[in-house]
Amino acid sequence: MSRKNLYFVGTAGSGKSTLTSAFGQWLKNEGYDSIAVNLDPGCDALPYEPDVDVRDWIHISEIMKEYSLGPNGAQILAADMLALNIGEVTDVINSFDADYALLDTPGQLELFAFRQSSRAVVDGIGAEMSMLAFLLDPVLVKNPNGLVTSLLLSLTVHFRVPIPMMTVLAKADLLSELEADTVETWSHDPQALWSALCDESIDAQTQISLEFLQAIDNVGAIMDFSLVSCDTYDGMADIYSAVQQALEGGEDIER
Ligand SMILES: Nc1nc2c(ncn2[C@@H]2O[C@H](COP(=O)(O)OP(=O)(O)OP(=O)(O)O)[C@@H](O)[C@H]2O)c(=O)[nH]1
Ligand SMILES: [Mg+2]
Repeated sequence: MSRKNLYFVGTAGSGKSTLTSAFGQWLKNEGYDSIAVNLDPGCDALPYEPDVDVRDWIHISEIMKEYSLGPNGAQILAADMLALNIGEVTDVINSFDADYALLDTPGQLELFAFRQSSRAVVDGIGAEMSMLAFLLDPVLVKNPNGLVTSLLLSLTVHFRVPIPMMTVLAKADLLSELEADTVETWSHDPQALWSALCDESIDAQTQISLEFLQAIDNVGAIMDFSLVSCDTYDGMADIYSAVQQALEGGEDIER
């Protein structure tokens, strides 16, 4: 049985590291083995003990000093250095016998979305049994314009890294019951999202959101997403099911 690689991707602070930790704990409670892989060379503290840590190879503060770069330039160079070192990182990942590798990506989403190095990393670790979990931020998606632009961003990432992708609304416990119900309805009913946009004042931003939503619909993108919380563990089983569905055709792992 081969290991599944699940990449947590999302805008800064969307909850990637916390979900890496919580989903690993959920898997453990269910009797599955996972390893946590930190792919963010710039992070200070993590809410989990990484089994594989890119900072063992690459450290942002050292790159800044050595190449006289600012933090963003150093992140770009670090992403390229990670791609160059991916063989060694993969060897260490492969030395573990785990059902899942949970990979925590840097907060600078554009590094993962737009740079060729992320493709090299995913291919190096093994694209075949890999999947993206794109985290939506509840603060952004509780209004219809914010949801449309966040979905567009998730599609952009998927376009750049063409492996199966699920979308999850992280930190769902921060939404009120009404907000959670509303967002959940939008997630499986594009028409309801369309109507909610039309209920906004039809200014230039809403007009563009309507066009974007039409475009998302036209490319046949799946807009459905699960609401997940690391506080209550709601939605963790949905993440597991989505991975099994995409990578194993719905088969459960034999425990
Ligand atoms: N209430 C609540 N807070 C959460 C949840 N998940 C994460 N947080 C909080 O959100 C903040 C950001 O979480 P992180 O996991 O560091 O987010 P990140 O995407 O890894 O952040 P960067 O790596 O800096 O981009 C922290 O204060 C977390 O405690 C959740 O499910 N519920
Ligand atoms: Mg993080």
